[in-house]
Amino acid sequence: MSGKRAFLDLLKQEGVEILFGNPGTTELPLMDAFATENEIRYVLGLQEAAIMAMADGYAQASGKLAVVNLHVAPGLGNAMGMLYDAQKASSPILVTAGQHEQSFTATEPILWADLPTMARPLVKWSSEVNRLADLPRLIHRAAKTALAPPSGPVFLSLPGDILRADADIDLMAPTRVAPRMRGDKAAVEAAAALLAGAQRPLIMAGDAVAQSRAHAELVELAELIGAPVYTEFVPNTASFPSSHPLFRGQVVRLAPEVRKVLSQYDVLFSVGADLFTLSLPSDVDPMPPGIKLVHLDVDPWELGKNYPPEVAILGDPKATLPDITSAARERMSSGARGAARERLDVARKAIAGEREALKAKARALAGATPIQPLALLNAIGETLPKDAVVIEEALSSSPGIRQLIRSDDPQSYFGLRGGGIGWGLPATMGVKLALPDRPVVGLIGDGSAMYTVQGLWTAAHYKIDCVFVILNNTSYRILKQRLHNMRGLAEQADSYVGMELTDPKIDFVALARSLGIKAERARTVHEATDLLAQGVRGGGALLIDVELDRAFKPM
Ligand SMILES: Cc1ncc(C[n+]2csc(CCOP(=O)(O)OP(=O)(O)O)c2C)c(N)n1
Ligand SMILES: [Mg+2]
Repeated sequence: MSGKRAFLDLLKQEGVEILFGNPGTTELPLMDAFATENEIRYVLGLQEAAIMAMADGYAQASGKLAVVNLHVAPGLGNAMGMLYDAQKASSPILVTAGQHEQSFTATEPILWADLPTMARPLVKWSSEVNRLADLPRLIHRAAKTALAPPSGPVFLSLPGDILRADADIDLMAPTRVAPRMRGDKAAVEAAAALLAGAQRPLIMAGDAVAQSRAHAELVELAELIGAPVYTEFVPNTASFPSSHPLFRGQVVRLAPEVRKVLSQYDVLFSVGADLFTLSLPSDVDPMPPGIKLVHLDVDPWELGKNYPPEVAILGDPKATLPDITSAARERMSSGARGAARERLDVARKAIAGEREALKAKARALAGATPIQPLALLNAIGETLPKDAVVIEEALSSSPGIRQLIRSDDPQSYFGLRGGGIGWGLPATMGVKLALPDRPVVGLIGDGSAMYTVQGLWTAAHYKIDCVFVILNNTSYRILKQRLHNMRGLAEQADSYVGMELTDPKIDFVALARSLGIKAERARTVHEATDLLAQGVRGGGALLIDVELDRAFKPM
């Protein structure tokens, strides 16, 4: 069997359906094999950043292994910003790249570099195939490693001579590490004791909850102990059903704000949440003294990474939460149960009140021109069908998004986890490929969209029917907001260098049409939601360029 044929057959054994790629000379043996391949689909992307984010969206939404094939050093280099995002999102991705023939690399041919070393800081495992006989073992190891908890990307370099060679090879077989690891019994008991005895508990839910599909298990615990549930600070997955009355949403990602919120509680239970990913340094420590931390995660690295917990449990949320809940239930006296019910009631009312106030504010802004982001999010929330999936790279337009747009199942929402922008537009396509029967909508800032806009051609070419809503404020508005808050020269001079996307304004409608996508402009909230309603009905991908207010100073 040839190496190129073996590579595709090995991927089939691993259940791979799609290979996202962009070819060059070193990938030609593989492209030759694709000429007669009719099970695995090759999806061409026109820039490697877009390809990597498509694969990320696909891997996150499907939970399956995504496979990427890149062109030597520059191809891998172009993909690395989005590989960073994939790593932060724990996406199971096998990243491969063609490499020059091994007999040739000593001369340092064009495009050559030490690929495994380049990729290594951003992946769980990085290697190169040096003998065709090792290809099966290494592909299976790569797939197993990417999918084993904590899941994440891996990298394999494929020299041309390996793909070109012929040999008798044993394809071996895939390994899957069973993911439902149940936390240590003594630690579970200790956690239950703390939660049962808490006067004011709070839960922080992270990606691990959605990834392990543990909504029902976490809801049961939250209701039992009467704890509000917050999400991580950076946009993440739907780690708790947003319509649930205990869903409190996101804390503002600033250390003093976090501390103010946490100070109201005595026990913090982090279920796979990152404690804490912040974007600005502060003299204030976000963790108040005295709060007791119970930490459950699938990744031992995250446990106690920044703050020492009273109890650290390595385990899968879906497998471990029921043990914690039943142990806590046994320990709660009738007095404790009564107090928990009271907390549940108080939290429910407070959260409902907050949400109603936010909706009222959004409704009051509905007729404003130019369009206000809050009004737009609310209208989108009222327009989208129940099974819609939202991909969010909305930056300064995002506040309130989880409250205003329903995200009730673990595959209903995917946010920009890693912070490297340019992710949202191609990730939207990857999610649609993974969930073809659900309407998929990307909410993407104008600045962010431009990093990977050539990805739109892929949506047109392969008829990936998703909707891209460009939140167009003709600026890097979030940077202007932050610079303004620094109260420095920019504020005094009212000059925000490098943050205005004007002169010329980017014509997203023309841009999208040139890449084969239907596109329209929306100047009012109504126009936007009319178009959105058409878009989610299918019939081709649609880009909606929404003209948002570019004001950035607090009103
Ligand atoms: C790859 C990458 N480059 C640059 C940045 C810095 N950055 C963060 S937000 C932002 C602007 C985002 O603009 P846009 O998408 O239009 O959203 P807005 O702030 O206007 O809401 C930039 C450039 C980044 N996070 N990632
Ligand atoms: Mg913008």
